[in-house]
Amino acid sequence: WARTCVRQVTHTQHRAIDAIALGLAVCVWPCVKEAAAAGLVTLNVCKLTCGSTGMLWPRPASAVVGERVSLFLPKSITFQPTCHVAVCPLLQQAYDIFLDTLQRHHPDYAEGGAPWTGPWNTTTEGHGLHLDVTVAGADVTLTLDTDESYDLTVTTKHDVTSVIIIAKTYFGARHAMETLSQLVDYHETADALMVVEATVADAPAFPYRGLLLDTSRNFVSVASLERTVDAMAANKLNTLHWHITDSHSFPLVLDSLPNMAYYGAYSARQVYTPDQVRSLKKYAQVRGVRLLPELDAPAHVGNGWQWAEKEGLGRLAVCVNQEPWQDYCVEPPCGQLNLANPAVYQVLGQIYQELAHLFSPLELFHFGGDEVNLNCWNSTREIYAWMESNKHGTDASAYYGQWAVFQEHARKLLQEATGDGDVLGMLWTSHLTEPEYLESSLNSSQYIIQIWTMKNDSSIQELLSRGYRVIFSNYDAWYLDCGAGAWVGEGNNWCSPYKGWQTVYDNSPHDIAIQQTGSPHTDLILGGEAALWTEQVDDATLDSKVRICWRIINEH
Ligand code: CP6
Repeated sequence: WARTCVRQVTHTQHRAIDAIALGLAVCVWPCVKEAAAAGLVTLNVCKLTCGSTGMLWPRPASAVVGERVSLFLPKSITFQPTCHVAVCPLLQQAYDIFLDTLQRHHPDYAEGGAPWTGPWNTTTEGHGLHLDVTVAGADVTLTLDTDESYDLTVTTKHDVTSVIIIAKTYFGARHAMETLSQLVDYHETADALMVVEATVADAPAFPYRGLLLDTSRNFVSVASLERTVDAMAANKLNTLHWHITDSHSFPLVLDSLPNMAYYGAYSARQVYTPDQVRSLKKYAQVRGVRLLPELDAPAHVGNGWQWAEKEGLGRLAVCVNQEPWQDYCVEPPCGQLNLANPAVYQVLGQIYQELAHLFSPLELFHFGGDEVNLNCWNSTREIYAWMESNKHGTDASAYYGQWAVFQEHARKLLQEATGDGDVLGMLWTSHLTEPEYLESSLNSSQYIIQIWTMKNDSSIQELLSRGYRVIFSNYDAWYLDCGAGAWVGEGNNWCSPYKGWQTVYDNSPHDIAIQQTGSPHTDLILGGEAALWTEQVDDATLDSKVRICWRIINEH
């Protein structure tokens, strides 16, 4: 059934859901549907083999879904919010989105078309639904400490159904409305909506539930970004890790450095303007999603940085588009920041300044830091000479040392840009996060490490035992694309068209940690992030890769 399909294929990491949960997710609603078609408004004729949480997805921490459904009409809902002045406008928007989701159940619903206004089948006209939402806190910014829990009850007494939502923060309340929308469906004979009785007490298992989207290898339209945020919201995912730039393209228009996109975007249309970014940030906030920007450095740069040479700043990036690429990077086109040019820090600082404003308040920022190629630096005459004249040496450890210096410089620039000593940096696992360099170059209170290497990698245990907070994105478990399949080679068993969210859910971070260390490390594991790199994905294939299924809701 389409609606169940949506929940089934777009799951989230709200709970560490196992394969059994997938089975649970599919069964109650067909039962409701049959009962409704037969004109029955109670469900006790159905054999409920689905467990008490029924069709709710992601599976709540605890839920009892009852057997009685009651009918109501969208026009007869009353909404009573109790909230702080800062929270009320957000709550109103979440309610409007909720109403729109209900409208989509109606067969006549058309995207952007007329809302469902009747005429109703008056003989079975529904009764009222009171939606009472209480939010205690005033916070409207999602942080790693945000309480996203909620309590939701749906009860019916004397023709009046009341829904009571209680949450500590706005984010919990919007999750509750998301859950409520899953308890509602369209009743054909009555031409009304029906809601099933339920008591839900829910809280996420992980504070960080992410999806990475790369907009550099291929451009992704703002509409697609918004649609992806919609799908994340429906699944209670809370972090869109936006891998904005890479060596391929630099699609972000910066007011202070317009040349970056002028030189770096694929075309004048394939860009994100500052206004679009600010608007996307608000769009995501209302849907419980934080935008986490990544400006990958010092590797994975290239297009966009060429302007500096023409303006007398020297080369900011080296090895750009160099061939044979295998000698200078893991994936063409190559490019790495120029360690020998102090202007790199001037420009990087300017970019961070603008990012800090665009994404303000910036609690988390991703520095990238993956896949640095030493040969690129070592074979660039300017850098080699600089290493020698500064007496750094030119062996591998000398280059790793200078990379660590670069990273510390970048961290200070970010701190200056945000004016926040507590701003947290994220980094991909790399040579710098290995024991030899880890503790001397990265402070565990300043960085979160994102593990992208395989789930049996020893770095998992090495990072956890040293007290680093981590996020799991192991490529043999959490990658949704097969973008790198060509060079990983024949016979790899992780890159398959059949690999998707099921594999993600079969690989809970806590389970991986137990396998690697014998402990679930609940304090240090902030969560997981599925990754969609876009070497072989663009706007036309994005949804099938993310498996959003959002359109199925619209068409349903
Ligand atoms: N791009 C960047 C990539 C990858 C990474 N960083 C990547 C590496 C291996 C696989 C898939 C993607 N395409 N910037 C690694 C974090 Cl299998």
